[in-house]
Order: sequence, then C-alpha cells, then structure tokens
Amino acid sequence: MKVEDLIFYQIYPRSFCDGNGDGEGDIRGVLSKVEYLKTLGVNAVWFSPCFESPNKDNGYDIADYRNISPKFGTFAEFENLLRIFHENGIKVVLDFVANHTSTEHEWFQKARESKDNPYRDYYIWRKTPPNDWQSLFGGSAWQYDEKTKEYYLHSFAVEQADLNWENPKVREEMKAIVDFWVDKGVDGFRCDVLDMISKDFEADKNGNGPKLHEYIREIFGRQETENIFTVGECWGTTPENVRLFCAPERRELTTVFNFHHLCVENGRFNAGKPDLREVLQRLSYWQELTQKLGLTATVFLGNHDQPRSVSRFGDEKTYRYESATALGGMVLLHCGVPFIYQGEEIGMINSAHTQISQFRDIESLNYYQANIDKIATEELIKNINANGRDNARQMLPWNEQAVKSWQGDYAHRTQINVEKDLASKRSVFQFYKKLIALRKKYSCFTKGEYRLVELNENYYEFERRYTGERISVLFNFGKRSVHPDKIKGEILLNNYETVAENLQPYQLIVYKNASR
Ligand code: TEU
Repeated sequence: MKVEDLIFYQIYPRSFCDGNGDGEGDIRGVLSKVEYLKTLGVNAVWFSPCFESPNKDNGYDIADYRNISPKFGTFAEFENLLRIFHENGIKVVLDFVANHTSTEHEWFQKARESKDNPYRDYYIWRKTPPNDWQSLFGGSAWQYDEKTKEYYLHSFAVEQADLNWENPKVREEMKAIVDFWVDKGVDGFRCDVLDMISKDFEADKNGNGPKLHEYIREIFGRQETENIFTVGECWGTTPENVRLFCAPERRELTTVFNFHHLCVENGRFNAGKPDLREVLQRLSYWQELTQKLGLTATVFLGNHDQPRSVSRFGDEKTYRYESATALGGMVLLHCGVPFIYQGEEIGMINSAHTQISQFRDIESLNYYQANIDKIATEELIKNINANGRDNARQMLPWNEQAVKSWQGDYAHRTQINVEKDLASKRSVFQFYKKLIALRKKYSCFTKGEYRLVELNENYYEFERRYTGERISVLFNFGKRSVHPDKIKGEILLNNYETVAENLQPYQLIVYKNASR
C-alpha cells in the first residue's frame, strides 16, 4: 500500500474497548471491533503504547519494550491481533517511546545501583542540576537520587527517566527493539517526542540537538527498516527541520506530526476558546509548504493528549453533528496522511467533571497541585475540563449501558455512544464513512494538488486537483450563515440536507468541478 493511501485510526489501548469487564481496554476488546474499523474504512491503526508499564503516564513509561502489558493481553494474543488486522487489510503501527523509559525498567534499576554500573550511562546523570530545565508535567526536570547522590534528567514524570542517546549502547538497544517488532510483522512506528532524543546542553535546549538527524538515520535509515512507516512526534519543528526529517533521500522518517496548527491557545490550561480560523490558516500554510517541498504531511485535529476537537474548535451544544462532521472533513480531505482519533467518528465531546478526584492524568493533577493556592478550585476544574488530557482518554462508549472504567464513566454516555450514533439519521460515523469512501474514490485527495481558494473570518474554501479531476471543499466554520459566490457543480457530500443560498453554521459541502 502506498503512503498516500493510508487512512489511520488511533487506538488508545486502555480506553478503546474492554473485552473482559475489568474497566480497561484489552486485545479481546480490540478484536471484537475489527468489523467496526473495516466498516468505517480505515486501513491503518496506530496503537498508543501497549507494553509493560506501571502506567504513571499511561504506558508512555515503558518497563519492558518487548512485552505486552498483561492488562492488554498476552504476547500470543497480540500476535493473533496482528495477524487478524493484516488479514483484514489493516496495517498496525506501534508507539516507539525512545526519549525515556520507566524508572521501573531494568536498565534504570541497574543504573541507579551505583555510579560504575554498566547501565549508569544509559541515562543522564549530573552531580548538580546543570540548568533549570522544567519537566513538561511541572517542576524541575532533575530528580535527586538518594542512593548515588546524583540527579537524573526526566523531561516528563519523575518516573520517566530520559535515555542518554549519546551512549552508542542505548542506540543499539533501540535498534534491536525496532527490529524485534519489525520481525514480528508490525508495519511501523509513531515515535514519541522524537525531537527530544538529542539534547543540546550548550545551547540550553532539551531537544532538537545537533545529533538528532544522525540518530534518526541510525535507527530508521537501515535496510531492516526500509519498508516501514514512521511518523515522528515533533513539537518544535521548523519548515527546515521538517524537510530534513521527511526528504526521502535522507532516509529518516516517512512523515512527522507537527503541532503548529494545534498550538493556537495562550498557555496550556488557562486557554480560552481557540480561533478556528487561525488553526485552518496554519493547516493551510503547512499544506502548501509540504506540497512545495514534495514531502508527506499528516493531518489531524486530535489525539490522546488533546481535548476533543468538537469541544475545542466546534460547537458541542448546538451544532455537534455539524461541527464533528465538518472537522472530519478537514482531517480527511486535505493533503497527507489523515489520523482519526478514537471517538471522533461519533463526535465525542469533552467530559464535564465536577471534582478533582475524577481526573486521572498526571499533567492535569500536577497543574492542579501547583495552582491550588493561587486559583479557585472551580476555575482549576473548568480549565482542566477544557484542556486536560483525560478528555481524550474516556472509555469509548459503545452503547448507553454504564460500565466500570479506570476513568470513571463517560458523562455524556446517554447522548453520545456508538450504538445511538449508528442508529441516528444524523450519524457522525456514517458521515465519516462517506468522507473515507470519497477519499478512496477520487485520486485528487490522495495524489492531488492543494490550493487555498479563500479563508476569512468564518469561511474556508480549498481545492484539490489531479489530472482531469477538480474538487472544491467549502466550509463555513462560524455560527452565522455565510454567502460565498454562487457555485454550481455536482455535490459529492454535504453535512446538511439542503443547499441554501447561504452556507449554514458548520456546513461542509464538497463539489466536483465547481464553477461560479
Ligand atoms: O507527548 C509529548 C508532549 O509534549 C505532551 O506531553 C504535551 O506536552 C502535553 O500533552 C500537552 O499537550 C508525548 C505523548 O503523546 C504523551 O502522551 C506523553 O505523556 C509524553 O510524550 C511523554 O511520553
């Protein structure tokens, strides 16, 4: 399968489907939903980490890279899953967490034993903190370790120690892990915070260091990894960096997730409603840029770290169906590899917690602790409800029956669940299915050129062209109706039943060979 034909669905293993009723997602659950994924039409799945982990950061703290978390299933069950996905034409991409391991990983357990342990240099130790780098989850990134009286670096939780990529042994270990899974038959990797593996102490930067590209080539530029799909999670990308990561002749990555279009709010938790126009403007900028450079882009509006896109960019109260379907159109009709995050296909919205005890995510809990004396509790809860990562981690509601869940039950379960959506006349899932079918039918979506036609306060129009095909996508992203110039043409898709003179709130219309 060609890269441009891939249509991804991200599964967050702990929250996708619970097959044994213990309150956590598992392989049995995933296997019961293969038909669901096939009906939707996706042909690739990215699994967030499903390896052994104490779950301080939900699997992004890996204790054993070669073992499946027993909560998720056995190794044999995983091999079976892989086989079944492949038989059904679905590629499987795993998460590769290369910047850090859990402090429960045996490498770290040994490293912390003594300064001369052979594993000591697998991690980054200093007598005193050499800088004031902060953990992305709050507080200093340097943690004092009693036993050997030195500090180790942890860019995320205290229990996630950063690996020392300067050490060739670490790079060998990482290659062996990649090869282990490639040998098992997985089709690629999503690489967690990949741009952080090379540090730059001199320039005082915890990432995008001078050896970054060299390291990536060392791992993924080999014959063994020639045919796999790789996507690097790179927060601090610049256009130049993206070119370096993705230019095929450099043999680094297939593509990257860059987050410019999702970094539109001021600050992490006290954000306020973001401006969708700004999001679309940035998305459009990256579309044009990757196209100009001949690189593969990714397109996504959510993942397991982001609030629900409908709540964030759409209107979850009055126009949930319309905004969910139109945002789906933004993901599936642009240029590059689209990624649907679980639950987007039924228009899931943010949760509405009322108490801090209902949140699970370490980033949100640390934010709460750090601000409890400064900001009123209601305000803190409001901020976490709007911006926190638990929103994306609610168990996917398959039907309206309440379930036991590590997250607590989804607050909107009775209004929003798969069964109800599928039975509804206004089914978000059915619209996603149509979007995917459209993407598969017209080569201009997979191979075609992207051209921005118009972007103003609440109206976005772009065109995709390939040989004789020309398709226009019109999106009114405001709550007012807008009046684009009169358009004629064959309507391929419309998230309203009618086409009035004005485009209705969150209306998305796709025209073939439109003319004015
Ligand atoms: O995310 C990297 C990252 O920078 C996020 O933690 C981000 O700061 C936060 O979500 C606010 O938007 C990756 C994973 O996707 C995330 O789940 C992990 O917690 C993190 O790395 C550490 O592995």
